[in-house]
Amino acid sequence: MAFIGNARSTATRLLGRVFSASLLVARRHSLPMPARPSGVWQGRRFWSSRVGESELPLYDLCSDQVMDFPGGKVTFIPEMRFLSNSDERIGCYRVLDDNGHVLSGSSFHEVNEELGVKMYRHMITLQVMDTILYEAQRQGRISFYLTSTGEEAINIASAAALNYEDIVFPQYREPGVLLWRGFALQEFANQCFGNKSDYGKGRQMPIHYGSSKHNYFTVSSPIATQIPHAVGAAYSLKMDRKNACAITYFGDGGTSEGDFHAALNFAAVMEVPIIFFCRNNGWAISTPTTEQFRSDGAVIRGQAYGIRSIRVDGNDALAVYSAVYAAREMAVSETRPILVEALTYRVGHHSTSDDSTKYRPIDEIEH
Ligand SMILES: Cc1ncc(C[n+]2csc(CCOP(=O)(O)OP(=O)(O)O)c2C)c(N)n1
Repeated sequence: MAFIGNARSTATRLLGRVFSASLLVARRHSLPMPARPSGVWQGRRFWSSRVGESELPLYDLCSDQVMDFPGGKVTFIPEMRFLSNSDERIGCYRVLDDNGHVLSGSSFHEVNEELGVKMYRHMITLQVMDTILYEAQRQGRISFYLTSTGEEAINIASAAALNYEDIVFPQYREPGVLLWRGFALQEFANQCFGNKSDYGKGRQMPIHYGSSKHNYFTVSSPIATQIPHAVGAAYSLKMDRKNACAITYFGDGGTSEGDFHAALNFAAVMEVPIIFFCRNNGWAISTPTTEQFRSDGAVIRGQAYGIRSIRVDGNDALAVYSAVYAAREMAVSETRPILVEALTYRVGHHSTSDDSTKYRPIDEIEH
């Protein structure tokens, strides 16, 4: 019995069946509709419609019926069937194999040489910036830093697939998106050093970049707060009929926050043009994903909220580019939310305030 709301007692179910049967009889013979028994079917505002025309004995009523219910038709089934948690995991879209060769049969959006080289250059620049600013923190020149090591493809390839009018609501491990949009290395350094050229005038912690010129909202430290903000922005894009979408980035840890769930539901119901980009890098500081959720990552949650979703290899720049390119097309042209879950690995420490040797083997760490 796959219904919909609270469990009912056997007596209530039987009363409901008798009521349904009398309804069918009344309809067929144009009799006055029976009075609804009080307390029964109160939550059911939509009539069920029968499949086929055969006269059904009472005990068979449920097995052969579908009910028109908001969201589509629901089939009644006689078995009491619980949806189980499945061991089968959703596949991960990739274009390149481990050696960088294109997988046979893989479909992807073409990247010409100029764009490919530009993406590669930006990934390297991001690594170099991370190395210099990470070392600056270790030398005591700045108070804090956090690298994107291992997530370069996520940063750069997703940025490359967007338009500049698309509004970005970052977490904090996506400075490459801002880099791609033309924020200069000097501007990154100004923010981290909090000098007089910093747009925030030194009021923010290092790495809390933001630039209205680049449609990049300022990094917000409280985890997941940017997700509902992004939905609001996407809603305004929809109302203004703009040819653009919002994109928000967050980690696997962010998906445990209430803001994530409220944002997904709101976006689905309001049908707003947004890309939810989850960087599933295996860790939320010291919490591994195995202790973060029991669902099949974030991708299944998107589906649960009625959002078209895809899982992609976050270390494959071509796959990330293609997935975000397609996601953007659908988000903008169909005014709908899309969720992209990119699988990757946080190979650096969480930040300069973290020593991940305390909770994982040292050979997994690069910085
Ligand atoms: C609301 C809130 N709770 C806790 C924290 C502390 N905190 C900072 S980063 C972080 C981990 C977030 O992990 P994830 O979202 O997976 O992103 P990642 O750092 O792996 O990129 C936590 C718990 C916070 N900043 N805000």
